[in-house]
Amino acid sequence: MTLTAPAPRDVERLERIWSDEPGIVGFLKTVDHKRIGRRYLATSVVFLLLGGVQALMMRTQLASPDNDLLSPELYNQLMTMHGTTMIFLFNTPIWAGFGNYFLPLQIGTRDMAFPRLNALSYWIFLLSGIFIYSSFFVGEIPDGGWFAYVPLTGDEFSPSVAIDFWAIGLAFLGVSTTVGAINFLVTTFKMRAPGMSVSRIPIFVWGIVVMSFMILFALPSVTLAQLMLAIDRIFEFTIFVPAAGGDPLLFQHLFWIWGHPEVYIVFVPATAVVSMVITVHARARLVGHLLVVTALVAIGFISFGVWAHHMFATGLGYLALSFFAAASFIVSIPSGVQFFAWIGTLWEGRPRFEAPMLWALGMMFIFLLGGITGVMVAMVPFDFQAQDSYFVVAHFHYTLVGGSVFPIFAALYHWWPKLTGRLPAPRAGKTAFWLAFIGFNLTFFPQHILGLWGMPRRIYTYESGVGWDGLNLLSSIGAYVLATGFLLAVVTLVWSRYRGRPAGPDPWGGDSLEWATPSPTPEYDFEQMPVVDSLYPLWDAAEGGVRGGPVLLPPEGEEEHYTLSTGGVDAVDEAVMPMPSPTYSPLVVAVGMLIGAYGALVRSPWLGLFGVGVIALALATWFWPDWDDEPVELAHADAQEVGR
Ligand code: HEM
Ligand SMILES: [Cu+2]
Repeated sequence: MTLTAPAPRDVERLERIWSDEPGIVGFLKTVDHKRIGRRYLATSVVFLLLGGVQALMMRTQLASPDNDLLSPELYNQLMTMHGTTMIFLFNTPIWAGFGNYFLPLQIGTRDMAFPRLNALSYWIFLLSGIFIYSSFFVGEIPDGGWFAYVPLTGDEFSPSVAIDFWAIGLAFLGVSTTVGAINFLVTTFKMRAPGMSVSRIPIFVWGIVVMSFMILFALPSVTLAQLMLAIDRIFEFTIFVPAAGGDPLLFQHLFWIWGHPEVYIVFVPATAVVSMVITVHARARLVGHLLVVTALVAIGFISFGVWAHHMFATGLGYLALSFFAAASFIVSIPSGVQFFAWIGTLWEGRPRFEAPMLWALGMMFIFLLGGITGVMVAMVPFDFQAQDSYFVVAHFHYTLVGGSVFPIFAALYHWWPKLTGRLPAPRAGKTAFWLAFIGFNLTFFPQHILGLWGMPRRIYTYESGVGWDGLNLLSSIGAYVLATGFLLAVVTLVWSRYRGRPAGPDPWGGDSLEWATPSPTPEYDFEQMPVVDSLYPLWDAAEGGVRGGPVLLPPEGEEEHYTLSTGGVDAVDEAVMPMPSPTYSPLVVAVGMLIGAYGALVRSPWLGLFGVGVIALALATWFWPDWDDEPVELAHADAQEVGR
């Protein structure tokens, strides 16, 4: 790195200004994107483990025919909570975790654009998760499947509060996801290091940007579905009740207008991670970078035109069937482009097969199979056969686990040194990968065959003698192997957080700016604001790919967090921004929302109003003006000094 070290006194001041208060106070008030990012990661992994336990219980029940370990009711509840947890509480938020920690670092800034909003996103995520899981304590666990189709979930057939936990809890969580997406976009558009023009944005940042756009356009649809379901149930409306002129299919449309893009919302950042990991660990520039970025953007668009392939069997017209089938075929093209870029990069480079690379290669294998079965079920006549069979269960686990969960482990292993300052245990990392890889295929490959042999999804047991026994047993054994792999990965990662070898700032020889900071990253991220002149700043450091800009400290005696705001496609520096200070307000807003959610659950307007009151008070303190916090426009001379 060519960043010249600033005066020790300046570094001391940076440290003092950017550190949180010690102890629980700092913990609750923090707006540090790295702390929030780590929290997101930890909380999501806990949800992964919960969803995993539910999956193992289901697989244990299905291991043998006529098993009565789980009652049909409990099976439905576990199945619903497994799907809901994995999609909403693990797979989506964990990308916000990686984005939070690493997006500001990769674009060379010191925080997210709206640090307090960022804290709010996390607290809402945590509290809405607790809200949904509190259904276990009252024994009214959601049981309508993860997509909660009406009329099954309307108050006629689901009179208890179980479905309210699902509908209200997820609408509540939606606020967090939306707010987080806006934060990522503004941060990327307004806070990139000077000189980081659009063509120099790292691939992972592109992944988060496309993901965020997709969230903004897709999520309102499902939030609407959830709120309309809640309104039907709480206020006895009839939006989805056909006898009163309502339309149950509307729910399916609204759900899947989000639901299919959602598959890509968790997949796009995952492919970006694979591009990044292959680049760094093959030690070669990403072949076709521009095409890969184009592919990500294309996926973002096309995925909005495929939702009705989840509804082929609902009696759509022929024109609609053809359109959605065609769009579903087309969406596989950009994924193919990425595959060839990865193969090309591996070919050009000198690959090193450490754990992150293994998980990335595992993704390529598993997702390829998921993509192939995806094209199969996109064919309408085939889908009519496979609809609601285990073929579908196999297909979507291949895409979700292959397309997103394996890359998540690649990212955890790749960034663990940066997150903790320690190297992940190398041998355990590889063993965990092989267990997960073999276990995964053992679990889910046989399910394709079971599906083709007619085994329907969502059944709690089956009779002996129809030929399903052997493959189900195999699948259940595989599930235990797979779970052992994931668990070994998590346990040894945590172990190496305390006992691993010290990593140093850049153990893999990375190309992007996060590797220019010490590990773990200090509170202020960068001693000097980096100025960038390359897509691979650290690899081109000798040719001026990156250099040290200003230290950016507030005037003597003041304590504000200063960062740089830049603009335009070329990231020209515009102003020095004082950022908001740590505060309890986001936490209190989230608690107010939790109270409101319980108010809706128990149908108590007073509790609801109390929640609104708490939110109003917290917002007032949040936005109480601090007149010093005006952005400082850079004089032209300063701008020259900051450079481009
Ligand atoms: C740890 C490995 C996993 C195992 C053993 C597993 C197993 C299962 C089982 C047994 C079902 C119920 C199938 C049925 O009765 O129709 C299921 C459903 C489902 N799984 Fe998984 N799963 C795993 C991981 C995941 C992951 C990582 C995700 C998402 C990222 C996921 C998403 C889903 C969804 C969305 C459903 C549908 C639930 C529904 O039908 O309402 N699973 N899984
Ligand atoms: Cu789909």
